[in-house]
Amino acid sequence: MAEVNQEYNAEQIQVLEGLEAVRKRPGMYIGSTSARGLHHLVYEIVDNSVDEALAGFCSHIEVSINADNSITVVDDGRGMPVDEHPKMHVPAVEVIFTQLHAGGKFGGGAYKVSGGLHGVGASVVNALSEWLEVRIRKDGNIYMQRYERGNTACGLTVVGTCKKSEHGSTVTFLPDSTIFEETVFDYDTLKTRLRETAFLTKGLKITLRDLREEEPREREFCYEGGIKEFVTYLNTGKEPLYSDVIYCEGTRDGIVVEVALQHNDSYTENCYSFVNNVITPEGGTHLTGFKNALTKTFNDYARANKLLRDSEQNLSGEDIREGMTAVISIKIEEPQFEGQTKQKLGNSEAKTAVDAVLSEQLTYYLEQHPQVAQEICKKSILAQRARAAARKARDLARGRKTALESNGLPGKLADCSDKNPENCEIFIVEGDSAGGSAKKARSRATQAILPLRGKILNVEKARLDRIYGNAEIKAMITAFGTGIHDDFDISKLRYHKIIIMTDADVDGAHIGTLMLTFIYRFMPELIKQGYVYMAMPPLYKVEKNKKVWYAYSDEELNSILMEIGRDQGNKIQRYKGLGEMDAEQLWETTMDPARRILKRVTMDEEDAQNIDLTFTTLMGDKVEPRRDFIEANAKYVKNLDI
Ligand code: 1YM
Repeated sequence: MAEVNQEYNAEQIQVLEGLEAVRKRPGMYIGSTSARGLHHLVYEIVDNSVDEALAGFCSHIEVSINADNSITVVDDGRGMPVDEHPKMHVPAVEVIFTQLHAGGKFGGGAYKVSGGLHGVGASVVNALSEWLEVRIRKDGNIYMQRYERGNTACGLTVVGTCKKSEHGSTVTFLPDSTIFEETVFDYDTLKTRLRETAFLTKGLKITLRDLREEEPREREFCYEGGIKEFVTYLNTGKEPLYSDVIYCEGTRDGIVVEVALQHNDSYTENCYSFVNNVITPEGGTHLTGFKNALTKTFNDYARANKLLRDSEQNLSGEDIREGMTAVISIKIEEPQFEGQTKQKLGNSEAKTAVDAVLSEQLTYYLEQHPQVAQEICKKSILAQRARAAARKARDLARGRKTALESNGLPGKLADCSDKNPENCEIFIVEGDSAGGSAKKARSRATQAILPLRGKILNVEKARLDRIYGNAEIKAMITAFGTGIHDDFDISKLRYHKIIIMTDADVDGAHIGTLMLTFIYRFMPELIKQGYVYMAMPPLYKVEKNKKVWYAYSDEELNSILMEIGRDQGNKIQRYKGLGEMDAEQLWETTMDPARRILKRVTMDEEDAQNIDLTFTTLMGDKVEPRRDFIEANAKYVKNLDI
């Protein structure tokens, strides 16, 4: 069994101290010990295989969730190095798994994927695993080493032979259940991330398997078109403006630049940027370079081809990006991340590289494809006019203050008296009648009520000028106080809880989704910073012997009935809408901070693509994808009356 080589003791002690730090403060190395951190373990191991693919040695990666919830990652790369490390005097693979930050490439030359926040390597995964086994196929041998909670359990051993031509690495690990709050892997989370990785690494095949169920699930991702296919995927359910996906690639100063883009007939911009395969939700220099090149190239084209007259203003970047889906992916050897969350690329040479590659190739593309060029210019010019009209409408709306709206707030808003946003909440209520009850029920000091009439405008299908012109949306914008888009200023937010309160039925769910769509598209910060909530009105009222219970789900109704006994004396009322409750009931069940249930709306920025697809699918024009989506997600919405 454990064959411990005495000679290495001194180094091993040092090594253990290193990994002990990871076990003491796991959050510092993988962000958190929640589900997110748990899944990061898989990405760390997969990233090493992806590095091997980027270096040109690996074409297939297999990821399996095993029956015991351990993970196995297999690649067909060169196999991790097994020769003795010159300084540590242990096999190199042991250094990789036991030395913190043993990231330095022995051979050198490739781009480390580990550019993101948590790119900390295999040793961290090892430290946070109950056990980890690595197998290496190389030079006709199969080598194996096992670790337990980061400690070497046995030296590297040859456990078998393989064909001389075979090569690759296999890592299996079981996350330490004493460290992670969540230890069950989610197939869909891994699926989304591995699909993204496959899109970003042209031609790499990635297989995902779930072996926990009796009938194993399996998916394979391989995209010869790389990010070009990524854009097509992101545009699922949208109507493209032209059939081609524009694709540019090139290398400047050692920085590999790839850009793919396509416009659709919507009005929202959908750009994703990546550095060394890691998403950069806050953008950075590569995104700036992309925007600069795009704006300049289209303006030059529009002027040269007389689509814009000399007297007309330049198209703005926003005009050109309206309805555009784009993926920008760069590979850079020493990425520098800055900003509060260290997610924003800072290397200035990345800006120059993206700008240069895109300007040159996009100019050429537009010359070769005049029809596509004209379509985009036409759409951008329409966007420019709509933006000018919107500005006028907005300025007018700002300037107009009637007697009823002396402070500029919407007439329908029943504002609260406290002026400290931290104490204040606003209920956005569907319908005037429910709005009336809510106004009576509320606690005037801290609760404001804004009733909206009927369904609000679907912002997925409308351009800015119409959106600004819509009374319900205008009312929300002015009530919140933050402004939208370029004007958005979170410090002006007037309420720290924005609570959407709708009926607990299909219509209510739809109206709730319309409101969320608006907030997500126009003020995503409100969701990111956790200011948006859904109120949860009860589904049932149970009365017995003049005592009253409220149930917020079918399960809760059952348990109440179990407790009080199912008999004739029970009166069960199914609430169809907020309007059926009087003010007192509404206060008791849904508005009273001491008794109500609120659900905070959250978004995972790494999952922005899925969120975008969800809104497009639910709110866009196409019926088919919507039906598929609702069927696929039926389990999550079973409490709604669909
Ligand atoms: C299932 C996980 O880690 N594959 C993998 C890792 C490495 C290599 C090949 C590799 C790299 C190099 C030379 C090189 C790693 N090597 C290192 C280090 N799969 C998995 N496959 N030979 C093999 O970069 O020069 C770290 S990872 F540090 F040794 F170079």
